Amino acid sequence: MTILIPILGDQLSHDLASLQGVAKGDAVILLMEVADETTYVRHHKRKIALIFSAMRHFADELCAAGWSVEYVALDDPANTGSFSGEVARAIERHRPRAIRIVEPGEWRVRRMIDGWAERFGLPVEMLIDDRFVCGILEFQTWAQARSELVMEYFYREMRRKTGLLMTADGKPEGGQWNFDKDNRAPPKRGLNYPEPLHFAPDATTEAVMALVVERFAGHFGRLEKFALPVTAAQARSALAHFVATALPDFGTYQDAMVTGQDWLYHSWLSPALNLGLLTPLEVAQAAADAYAAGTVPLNAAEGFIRQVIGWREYVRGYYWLEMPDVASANALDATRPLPEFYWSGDTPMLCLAEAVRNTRDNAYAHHIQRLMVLGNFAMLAGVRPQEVADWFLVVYADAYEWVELPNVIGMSQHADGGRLATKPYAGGGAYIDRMSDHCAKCRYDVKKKVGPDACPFNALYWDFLARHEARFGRNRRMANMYATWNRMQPEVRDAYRASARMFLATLEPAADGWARGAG
Ligand code: FAD
Ligand code: DLZ
Ligand code: SF4
Repeated sequence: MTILIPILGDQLSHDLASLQGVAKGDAVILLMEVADETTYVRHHKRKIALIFSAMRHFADELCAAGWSVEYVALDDPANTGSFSGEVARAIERHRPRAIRIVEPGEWRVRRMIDGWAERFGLPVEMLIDDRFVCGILEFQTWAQARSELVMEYFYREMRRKTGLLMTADGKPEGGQWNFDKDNRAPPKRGLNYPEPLHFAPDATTEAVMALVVERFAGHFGRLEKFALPVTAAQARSALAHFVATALPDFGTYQDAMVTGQDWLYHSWLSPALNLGLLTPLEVAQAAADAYAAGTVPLNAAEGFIRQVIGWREYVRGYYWLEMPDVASANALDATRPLPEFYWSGDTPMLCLAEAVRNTRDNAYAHHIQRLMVLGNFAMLAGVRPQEVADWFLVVYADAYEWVELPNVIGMSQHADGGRLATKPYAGGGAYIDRMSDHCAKCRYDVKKKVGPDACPFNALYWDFLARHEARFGRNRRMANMYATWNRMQPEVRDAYRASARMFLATLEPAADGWARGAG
């Protein structure tokens, strides 16, 4: 009797824990394309193509390495459409003595797997996902010892733990943990933005793209010009290319936005990282090595490593600490439906139109587009956080609930009441104007405060602060903004609020069925 090893679509790593310490002749590996996973939210076409292509390549590589692999394709007539259904069928075929699986990334799937031992009458060994730097229990122990979660302190622990950018005597490289003061410059004219490495689809990817066109035509997003890495070897080339061409300027222009420039100096590595084609440690190590070799400045290497072993690990720990309640959190009582333009991109607000275009074309938008444009607008407008979260889960090639939900509910919508971040990431038009070239080309005037031609972010920002004064008025980090608000003449404040009301009344709610629904 053999061991059954199901490998989920975001567990595509050759050194996955479930493959360790097992004789190849004693195991059957199961990979499953299932309808439930493609439609529990109606993922972007590009995301489905990416996951299926990477799964198929990974299965081929495992076979070539001598493993016995069963691959259930989506269009297999016997496909039951769910993980549990496919595991049940594999048990019928192989009569295994046990199931061995790495803990899944999502709460929903974990609950499903928790039921397998009883359902199938077999031992189920669930292994820790050791591709992360910080284990789930380790994060819980760290969090329990604190009254407040602060990412910066967690990040320092991760630096100590990994030794990345640490001196021999245990001090942070360069004498500081954080070089943010050197980062976040506005974009300058005349900068050259490096193109990320593009990977032309091979026959496997083309077959998957044809399947996606046939089965998921009604899903959001463009599939044309698919260029993402779908194997570990391609992902490593993409990493090396990023380190050589974009990382040196990553820190400085981390928060910049430029019309028509979809990646700037960002890595575009999150899809490969979240599938398991790269590990966070190898990605962070590559940046540290480039710093040690003198090809990348410290502010860039540190800024990048902080995202990977700081933020990425922190949000994952937060997810498992706060689930399931955080999924329905709505601390700011936001009730507005998601505006239609999040799907159509049809808005005269150029910053938003650009972010939606990038999202539709590439299943990508960089962090500041997600946080300070798309997320910020939804929070200021009072959109129901669960609709915002569904949108973010659908549209990005890197979106899995463990990483998407904390970023949406916690970081961008402040719907968790400040558990993840002590202050809401709210900003008016001036912030977007400083960090981008959008406003100069926009139909709205960023300098105007109220009225039909004024940048809507301006009135929405003050209206948001006014609506939530009871909650944020005593927040020390927001004291300056409330002091400014309270210094304004009552008629000025009224004009802001009326302008916000008039703008909000023009928002068209999204049609049902884009994020969830049949097919
Ligand atoms: P880079 O800017 O090159 O950063 C390097 C790496 O750092 C990323 O690849 C990513 O792995 C990691 N990273 C950076 N910031 C974060 C963060 N806040 N949380 C987790 N990892 C981070 N990231 C996802 O991977 N999946 C998501 O579904 C997702 N949803 C988001 C939703 C919102 C509202 C916001 C504000 C952020 C979200 N992020 C998400 C985080 C971040 O925006 C993306 O990781 C990043 O834009 C991916 O592009 P990149 O690889 O070019 O990143
Ligand atoms: C996102 C996704 C999609 C679209 N399809 C599949 C699939 O058919 N088979 C699979 O194994 N995984 C898929 N995934 C990723 C899973 O949703 C992910 O592995 C779980 O949510 C656990 O994080
Ligand atoms: Fe966005 Fe306002 Fe600037 Fe237009 S003026 S691009 S809406 S911030």
